[in-house]
Amino acid sequence: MLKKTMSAAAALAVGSLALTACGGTSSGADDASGGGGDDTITMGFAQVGAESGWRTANTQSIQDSAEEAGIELVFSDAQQKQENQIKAIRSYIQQDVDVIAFSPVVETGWDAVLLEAKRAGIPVILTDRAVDSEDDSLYETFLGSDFVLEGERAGEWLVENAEESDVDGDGDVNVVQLEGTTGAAPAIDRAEGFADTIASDDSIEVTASQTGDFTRDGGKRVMESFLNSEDGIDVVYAHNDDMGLGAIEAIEAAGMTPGEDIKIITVDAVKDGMQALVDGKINYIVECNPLLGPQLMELAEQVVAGEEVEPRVVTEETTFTQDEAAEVIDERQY
Ligand code: GZL
Repeated sequence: MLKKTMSAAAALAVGSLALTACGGTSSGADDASGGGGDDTITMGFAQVGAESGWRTANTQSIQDSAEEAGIELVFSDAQQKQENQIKAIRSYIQQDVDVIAFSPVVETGWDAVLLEAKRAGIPVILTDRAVDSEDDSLYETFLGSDFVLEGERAGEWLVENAEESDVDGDGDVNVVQLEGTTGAAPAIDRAEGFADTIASDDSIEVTASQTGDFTRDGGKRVMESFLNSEDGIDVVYAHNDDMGLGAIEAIEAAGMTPGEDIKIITVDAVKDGMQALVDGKINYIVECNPLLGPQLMELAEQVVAGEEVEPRVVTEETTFTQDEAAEVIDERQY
């Protein structure tokens, strides 16, 4: 494992250790000399969980990219619990890894453990989700999407398609919102971007909003309750495909046709969501790219080498209508 306190001139190569975390996986084979090369970087990665198709694709990208880059990956799955991510980060500090990366399940409550990493001289990279800390010296960079923009893109489609989205023709477009995990950056920002954008059209209103925790079951459960409690639902805005797919199950169980009787807008563009878009059950998807692995490994190498990196790296992504999805679905990587 590369000595983490190295500076470019004072780097001391030490014997490489093959590290595996509790239940985690280690990637990167030892070299012919055994024990891995002296310059092998060890990364501790604390993942949110396995709550959605997006997360599965994100994990695969990180593990494949570490393998490709020859980086020893110590990986943990927090089952969407912040205390598990904090425990994993502390274990990486004890293991003396060269760099720590993680996707904070919620925005708050990270300063203490990030300060421990800083005092241990271990650089931290935020991926996917952000923290709301005042102290931006606690991490080297944040690699991930602009979630406010994603919410704005969802709102723009609805404003442009308000007339067709007024399904019951009463002059109002009543939206129910399936929120992501409470306190998570994508949930907070996607709601903000959407609300700010639809404010330009008085006929559009979010009449009910509740968290489905980014899961398919959560989306189905919340949609069932909305169908019982809300009159005249025209549109569902789901913060991810998985909750949108759960809403589709609830809408069909209620004897209605998703995509027609109730319009559906989601975020992510994972395979199952794109298939539902092609099938006409979803009306519009805003892409959120999970394939952060290659950029993460590049940033890790730069950070461990003591190079300056951009404090914010925004991932490129787009949007899909039903026709656009049909054109690209076969070539999608996730
Ligand atoms: C967004 C990511 C979100 C996805 C969900 O970058 O954090 O978490 O939109 C996932 O599918 O659960």
